[in-house]
Amino acid sequence: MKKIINEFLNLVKERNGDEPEFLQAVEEVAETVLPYIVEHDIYYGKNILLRMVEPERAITFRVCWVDDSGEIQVNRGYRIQMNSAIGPYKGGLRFHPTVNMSILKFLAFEQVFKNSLTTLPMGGGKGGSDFDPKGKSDGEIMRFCHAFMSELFRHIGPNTDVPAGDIGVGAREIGFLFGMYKKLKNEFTGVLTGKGLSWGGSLIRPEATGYGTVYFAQKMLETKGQDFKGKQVVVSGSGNVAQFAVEKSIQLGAKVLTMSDSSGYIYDSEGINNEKLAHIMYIKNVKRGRISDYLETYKKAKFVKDKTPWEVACDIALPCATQNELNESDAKTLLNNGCLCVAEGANMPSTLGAVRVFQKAKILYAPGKASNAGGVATSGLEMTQNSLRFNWTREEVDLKLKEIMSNIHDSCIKYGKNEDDDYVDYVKGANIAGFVKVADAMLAQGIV
Ligand code: NDP
Ligand code: 2IT
Repeated sequence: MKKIINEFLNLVKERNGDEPEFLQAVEEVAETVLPYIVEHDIYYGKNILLRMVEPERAITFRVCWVDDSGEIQVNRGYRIQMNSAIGPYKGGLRFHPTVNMSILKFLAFEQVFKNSLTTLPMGGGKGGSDFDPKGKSDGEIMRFCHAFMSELFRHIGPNTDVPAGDIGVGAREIGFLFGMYKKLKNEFTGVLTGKGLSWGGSLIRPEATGYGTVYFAQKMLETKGQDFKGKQVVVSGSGNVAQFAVEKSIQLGAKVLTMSDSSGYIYDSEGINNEKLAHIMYIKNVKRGRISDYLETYKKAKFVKDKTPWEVACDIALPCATQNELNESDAKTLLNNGCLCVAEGANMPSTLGAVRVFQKAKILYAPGKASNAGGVATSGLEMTQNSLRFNWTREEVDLKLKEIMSNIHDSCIKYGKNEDDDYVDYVKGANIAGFVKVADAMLAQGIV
């Protein structure tokens, strides 16, 4: 089996050698999915995974805009349309200076499996730009978003490809992007998700990724007769996903000790409560400041510069910032400090080395494509509401989100549980469950 996996990975490497993040995501999937393919005649010998690692379409485009000082800026825009076997391409847009083909292809590839797991009819895609929103005025953000959409609009549509937010793209950016799409197409459709409530958005969409991650962690803890009550939780990030993962953890009675951004982490030994979280939301969403600003108000807290929070002892770790933010040595530190559950709010935050440490120790570990699927699932619910021209209540959407997270957990158990010792390998479970639905659709549709 090892030989088959290596031959496959070498082939993918030959074609995509300069894309380390993409190769990392493919390796994690190939290790669990190829053995499954070999054992199942309907998939074997059809190059099905090889077809899945090749984007159906990868678009790059120029984005020119004028900054506040009158200077002309040039950025690069992308949309990777990875797989449309089970529905229109669906996935976020990321605006961050590190954005490139490798990052977006890894995200688009993960998205295919994640969207399949949600049980909703959505294919996988991802896009974005190397544009850096930090320090830009609202006017500059608007001009950039308008310029970006003035090209992207020809490639997307409510039945073709439905983008949403990701790092650097939140409610403000979705508004500007939607405005330009509507103007160019002269159509009011659900072409983007994460929209404002008064113009087609869904209740709970802002909360959904963070809440869903905690709902998934709750399900995992339940299998061990445990819950969030009284647990110490360490969270990374302080953006959309982190904020609502913290909110739900607090609601469930946990003590949240940390949050972070790219400059370091804050540690509050008394716990981040609702009032403190509201202040963090103000710092990050309104003032657009840094997490270290927390100390101006909460003086007893500590700021640890340029470090990730995994050195803080905890029961539950929720990585909610970015890819490869938790390495093998961090994973060992978490284990040594007694961590029993890791649920990823971010996409691929754990390196392959870290994943192997968690798997070997057989702790509760959920990969992002399972645990953070609540965001895109609720985007799917937003698409449904747009088609129905009807809105569900907060309680209705939250209930559906909980059900979806519970179903994803069941799928992981179905395909990931060891017969001999009952250990659930959520990586294996999520990869195979996600694969089966997409592969079946691809086989049914023939070689296209
Ligand atoms: P936001 O832009 O709202 O927040 C991102 C957070 O991560 C910020 O705190 C940011 O700090 C930090 N961060 C970003 N890049 C780095 C980096 N290179 N090193 C350290 N910290 C970094 O994004 P989201 O909260 O939406 O996204 C967070 C993660 O969750 C991403 O991996 C995203 O792909 C994933 N995700 C998001 C979903 C969504 O619905 N939004 C759905 C599913 C997954 P700083 O401000 O300093 O940049
Ligand atoms: O990674 C993700 O799942 C997202 N950024 C959300 C995608 C979406 O379409 O809501």
